[in-house]
Order: sequence, then C-alpha cells, then structure tokens
Amino acid sequence: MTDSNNSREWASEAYAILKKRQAEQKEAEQKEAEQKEAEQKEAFSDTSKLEDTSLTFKNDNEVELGEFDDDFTWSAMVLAAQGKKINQISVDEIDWLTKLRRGLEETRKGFVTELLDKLGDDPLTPESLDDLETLLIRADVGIDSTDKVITSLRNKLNEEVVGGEEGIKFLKEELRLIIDKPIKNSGKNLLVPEQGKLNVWLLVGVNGVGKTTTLGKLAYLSSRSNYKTLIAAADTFRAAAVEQLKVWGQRSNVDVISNQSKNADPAAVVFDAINSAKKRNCDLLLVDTAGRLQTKSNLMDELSKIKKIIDKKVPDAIVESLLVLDASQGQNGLKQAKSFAKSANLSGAIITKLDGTSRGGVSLAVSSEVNLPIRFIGAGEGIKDLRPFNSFEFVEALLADR
Ligand SMILES: Nc1nc2c(ncn2[C@@H]2O[C@H](COP(=O)(O)OP(=O)(O)OP(=O)(O)O)[C@@H](O)[C@H]2O)c(=O)[nH]1
Ligand SMILES: [Mg+2]
Repeated sequence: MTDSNNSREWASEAYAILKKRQAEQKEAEQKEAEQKEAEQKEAFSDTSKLEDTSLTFKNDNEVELGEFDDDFTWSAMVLAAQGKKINQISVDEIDWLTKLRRGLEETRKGFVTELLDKLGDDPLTPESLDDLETLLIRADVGIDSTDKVITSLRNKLNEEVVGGEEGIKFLKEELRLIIDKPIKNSGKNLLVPEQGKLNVWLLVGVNGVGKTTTLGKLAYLSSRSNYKTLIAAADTFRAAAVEQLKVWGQRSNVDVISNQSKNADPAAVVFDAINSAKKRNCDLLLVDTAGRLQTKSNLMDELSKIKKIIDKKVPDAIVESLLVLDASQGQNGLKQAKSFAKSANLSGAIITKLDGTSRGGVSLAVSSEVNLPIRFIGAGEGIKDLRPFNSFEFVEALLADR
C-alpha cells in the first residue's frame, strides 16, 4: 500500500495511542467497579436498594488490543489508506479487519498465494493471465467477473509492459470496480436508516444462511449507533426462532415483537411490529423471516404478503429486502440468489460466514451476476462480527500479502 518502513512507524505510533487509551479506560472502569462495590456493601444492610439484576453484556463492548504484529500493521495500513488519521482508529476497527483478513485466508490460499508465486516479480505474460483466469474461477469469482478482469488486463498488456506488483494493483482496482458498480447504481454508498422515517429491513434467504444471527448483529450495530430499533420475529415456522431472537434482542437492548402461538401468521406479526414501531417512533424495524417452508413458492408468497402489509400500513417507509447469503455455499448460494432475485424484489445482499471459507470470491459474483449491492458482511458468530461492506477493505483482505 505505502512504503513499508513508514507504514510500520505509523502503525507503531497508532498502537501506542490505542494501548494508552485502553489503559486509561481500564483504570476508569476499575474505579467505577470499586465505587459500585462500596455502594453494594452499603445496600446490603438496606434492602430497599435492590441490586439491578437486568442482564448486561459488558464484555460485548470490550475488545482487547492484541499484539503489535503483522495483523495490526496491516489493519492500521488499510485504515490509513482510506484517509483515517492516527487518532481516529479504534480497537474495534483493527479487530474487525484482522478477522476479515484471517477469514479470507482460505480463499487467499487457493488464489493469491499461488498467483503471487506464479507472477513473481516478472512482467505479466499472456500465459500468466491464463493462470489468473483459472484461479479467479476457482475462487468462485464467477465467469462474468473473471471475463471482465481478464479482458481489462489483456487490453492493458497489449499497450504496455505490466510488472507483477502493478498487475496486482490493477487487479485490485478491477475487482473493486465490479463490486462497486451495483452500489453506485443504487445511489447509496452505505446503507443506514434514513432519518425521520420508518426504515424496514427484511432479512430473507434460505435456511441456515445466518439470517437470525445477522439480524442480531444488525440490531446491535443500529442501537449502538443510536437508532431506535425494533425487531419483528416473523419466522413463525421454526419453533425456536423467537427464543433465538429474544436472546439477540436482549444483548443489544432491543425489543422483539412476536406471536408465540402455533402457526401464527408472519404478516400479522409484522402488522403488530409496525404499530409498535410507529408508537415508539422507531427509526429501524428489523424483520426476521423464515428460511424454510413447505414449498419454495410458499416462501415467496409469504414474503410478498409481508411486503403488502408494510406498503399498506406505512407507504412512506423505506423498505430494504436484504438477501442473506452464506459465502461457504459458493456457486450454490449464487443460484439461490438468482432465484430469490427473480421473485423477491431484492435491494441488497449480506454475505455471511466469510470466516474460514475458501469461497469468499463469491461476493464478486453476487455483484456482477445478480447485480446486488453488498451492504454488510459477516465473519464470525459474535455480536460484533458484522460490518458495513467496504469494497476497499474487502479487496485488500482478499489479496493481502501473506
Ligand atoms: N462462522 C460463522 N457462522 C455464522 C455466521 N453467521 C451465522 N453463523 C452461524 O450459522 C448458523 C445458522 O445461523 P442462523 O442465524 O440461525 O441462520 P438462519 O438463516 O436464521 O436459519 P433459519 O432460521 O433456520 O433459516 C448458526 O450456527 C450461526 O451461528 C458467520 O458470519 N460466521
Ligand atoms: Mg433464523
């Protein structure tokens, strides 16, 4: 990215700042804890002061600063390359980028490592482009995206000599262009709830891809960013779905609207949730939907019924239908995306399970073949393991040096 000596110095300074900040924070927390303990001792003899027993997940907010290692330096550099100032970076961001880079390691192993070995420092040749083509396809990037990238590189090669490193730089740019195209077309660089309106985000997708987990992480992100958030448990098909959601809701302090009765109508749950959301003046209503019904057409019918209710009750709501896709399913996931896109009027995609799959490249295929803007990506089962999608970070992580 930048000169490596300067990079390490910059990263080292950033590390020192974060270390100091975390030490100060710890000290403050320690003091607070001591004070609380003293108060509780006092309250022990005074039963009118009851202890607060509400569930708190303090650890959710704390990420320990790790070692000053390659992961840190790389993450700090990715942030610096996006114009972040040294005082602006946070442990959370470093932690996320580290996870993303590690998560994409498997994809990289079968792709970049081999690519760098093949390219070496020598200029690109038509043969190395053939190799690159094979590697891109193998990483599930998809035929369309691969064709685009290879054609651009070939054109460039016809005009000038392209060195190995320059080739990688050009490749990164081309990959970013592919991913950014549907995002640009959507007119929204980043998906955030619009102020002053009710935003309704439906999470849809086949079973097991991570809809409910993603919704939980979104509730956390959103409430942490001070958006008034509510959850609608509209997966009434799977018995445990409501309980699963309630746990997530509790973790981020977001209420869940549900109907526990058997065979409850999902559209009716959404109806109730919209009423509550309006009454409470919510910014964002997150709707969990079923991934499996008796038949696939039922699933689509149900989604369209939910949409009708929303249109009828809040015609000026900003509705987003987000397809959740499990990256580890590779081309299969892509097939699902295509069939959902046909009937469910999708507006975006969320890619999950980018940790530990060798098929992270499928994100590119989602952009180029299904034309969906990727809005968030998940790389882990924790509450913080989801972030707004950023093509720069994604491509850097995908093509990171070893
Ligand atoms: N490693 C990893 N696991 C994930 C991620 N997202 C979700 N999972 C796991 O995937 C499994 C299924 O997640 P759910 O959120 O229940 O999936 P769902 O789409 O709601 O499933 P149904 O409601 O049955 O359709 C769970 O074990 C999650 O912990 C991720 O980003 N990384
Ligand atoms: Mg679910």
